[in-house]
Amino acid sequence: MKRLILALDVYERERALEIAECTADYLWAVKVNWPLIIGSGLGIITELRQVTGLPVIADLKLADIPNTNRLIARKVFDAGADYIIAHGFVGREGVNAIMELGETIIVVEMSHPGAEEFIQPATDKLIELANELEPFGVIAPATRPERVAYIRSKLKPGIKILTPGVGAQGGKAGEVLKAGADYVIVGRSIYASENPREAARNLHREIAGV
Ligand code: 3DU
Repeated sequence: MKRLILALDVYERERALEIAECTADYLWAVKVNWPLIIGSGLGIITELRQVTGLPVIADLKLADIPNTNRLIARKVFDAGADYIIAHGFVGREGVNAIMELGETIIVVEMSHPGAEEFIQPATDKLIELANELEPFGVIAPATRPERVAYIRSKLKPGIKILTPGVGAQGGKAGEVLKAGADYVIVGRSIYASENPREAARNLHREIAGV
C-alpha cells in the first residue's frame, strides 16, 4: 500500500510536472500548496492528474466565511482536485461549505513549533468537529508522534491521519506511521534532493518496512 504524499512546493510548472512524473511510482497522492498555484496557475492541478494519474490534494488551508470557502472550493474541485485541506477553527459551517462540494481534510494540529501557541490548545475541539463531520481525514504533526498517537486515540477509526513534517522539519516516517498515521507528507526531502525519484523510492521502502 502506498502511503507517501509528495508536497510539491515549487513555483515552476515544468519543474513540478517533471518531479511529479519521476516520483509518481512511489506516491499515493500529490499535494499542491499556494506556492505552486501562485507560480503556475490552477490548471496545474488538472495537468498533475493527467501526468501522474494520482489523486491531487489542494492544501489551501481554507479559513474563511462559508460563502468564500465555497466560492474557492468550487473552482478548485472543478480544476480536478480530489481533496481540499481546510482549517476547522473557523467553525463547522465554514468546513461544511467545502464538504458539500467534495472530499475535505481538516487541520487538527500543525507541525511547526508555533502550533503550540494557538492550534494545539484547540486540538481536542477540532477532533470533536472532525468526529462530527466525518471528513476524509485530518492533518496532524509528524514532528510530534506522541500527538499523532493521542489524536488517533480520540479520532473515529474511519478518518485518515495525514502527517506533514517528515524530513526537513525533523519528523521520521517510520515513527509517525507506527504512532497511527495513515499517510506521510514529504516536500523538501524529495523535491529539493539531487535525485527526487531516488529520495521518493527510499521513503517508500522505509514506509513499506513499518
Ligand atoms: O516541510 P516539507 O518541505 O516536507 O513540506 C511540508 C508540506 O506540508 C508543506 O506544503 C507545508 O505547507 C505543509 N504543512 C506542514 O508542513 C505542516 C502542517 O501542519 C500542515 C501543512
